[in-house]
Amino acid sequence: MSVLNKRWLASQWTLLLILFVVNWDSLAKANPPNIILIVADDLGYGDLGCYGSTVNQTPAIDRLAKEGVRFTDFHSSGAMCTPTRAATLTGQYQQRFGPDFDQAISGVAHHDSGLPHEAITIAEVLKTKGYQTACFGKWHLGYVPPWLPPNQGFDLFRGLGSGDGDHHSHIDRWGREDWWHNNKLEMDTGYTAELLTDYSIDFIKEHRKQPFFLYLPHLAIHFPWQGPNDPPHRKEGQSYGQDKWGIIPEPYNVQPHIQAMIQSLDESVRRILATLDRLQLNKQTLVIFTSDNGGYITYGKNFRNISSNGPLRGQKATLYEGGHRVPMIVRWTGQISPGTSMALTHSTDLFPTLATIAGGVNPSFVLDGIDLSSHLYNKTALPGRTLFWRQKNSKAVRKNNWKLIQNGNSIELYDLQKDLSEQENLASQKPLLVKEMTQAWEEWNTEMNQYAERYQNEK
Ligand SMILES: [Ca+2]
Repeated sequence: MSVLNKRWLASQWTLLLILFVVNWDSLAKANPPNIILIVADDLGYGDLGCYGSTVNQTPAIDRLAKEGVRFTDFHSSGAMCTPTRAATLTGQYQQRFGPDFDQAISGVAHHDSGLPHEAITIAEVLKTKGYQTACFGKWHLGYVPPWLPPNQGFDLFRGLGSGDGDHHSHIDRWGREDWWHNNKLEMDTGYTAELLTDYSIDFIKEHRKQPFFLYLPHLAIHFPWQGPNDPPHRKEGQSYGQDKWGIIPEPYNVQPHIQAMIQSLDESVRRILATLDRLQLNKQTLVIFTSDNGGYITYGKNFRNISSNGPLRGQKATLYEGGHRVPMIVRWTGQISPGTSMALTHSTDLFPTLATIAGGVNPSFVLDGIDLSSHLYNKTALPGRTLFWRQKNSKAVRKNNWKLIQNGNSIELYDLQKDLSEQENLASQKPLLVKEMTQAWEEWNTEMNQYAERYQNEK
């Protein structure tokens, strides 16, 4: 081989080496981020400083909003706990899993059931991308094994299976111990929000050198309404079905308890952000904060002055905006510019968004959500869409600025652009639009019921 050829060969090797190094570098930059998904429980649209609250101080969540994107038109898939959790984790309308998921699953009727094991959760997808996964918090997609998070893609689970354990004694509504470590009952001592934050920080520290997915569904601010300094209420072996709210000396003013719980949420976010600061993980970590449904303003005959849904009508368990328009914040330092998004977005969008950010997924099942990643990176406009809700005898449809609600035989239509508080019913003025939106809901409902048959047949 001539010297010239050897030089040529050497230059080619150098070039290959450079290409290799460059490629390696770009791969390193494209490493999927850690993902922290914090879901507050029953937190209303008006409960946070960054969403207009003047009664609650939420500096840590406000910081997240300032450094991230704050969504103003984000909707939970249900107006109650279980429905939204099913949709958030699967990217599918909860109605695809059957009518049981229209509302909260009960610790009696649904004690030995839960989210179908065939459902693919975002945790299962992220595991295939090399993520370590943990769920610390309220599951409410099954009460006991094999319906707990370890069978839905989570390497580690600590927290409660039910929808409302005592925040101090960790006893559920039926007087049962309800604090789990994976598939075993393992009672712990401490206030729920603080325990969940402790577990979360340990998990972040332990897995800081590999991608992790931390799902932190807080129990706060769900009843029993107990702040860290309120007393424990429930004892094992007693039923609290008729007395599930905790000890509320002034039922006409639940606010002080709610305020303390919101502070516990904010403190949790503060400690998690401080951990990311200290470990220098901000640029490698995507943080999401949202709520599973709107807040209660009143409850039952007595309880008043609970949460705030800001200017919105309705509350938890209703299909007015106050039931399902909720806070949503996304922060990824250095990758997503801070700002406000008024895009119409939905719980089911989180699955495709996170799957894309983690390196893509080609699911073998239908996803109802849309991938928000381009919208987050480049402020790309989202395609027009129609969203649907179903709960007992209520249905709702959202298309562009129009919202149709049907409670029993009563039909209401609102122009949310002019009438965010849903005060002026325009149904009689827009019969064609009412017909079109009602028909769209019927078609959607048929599709959901047909899809759900696969699970009914397998029971
Ligand atoms: Ca809830």
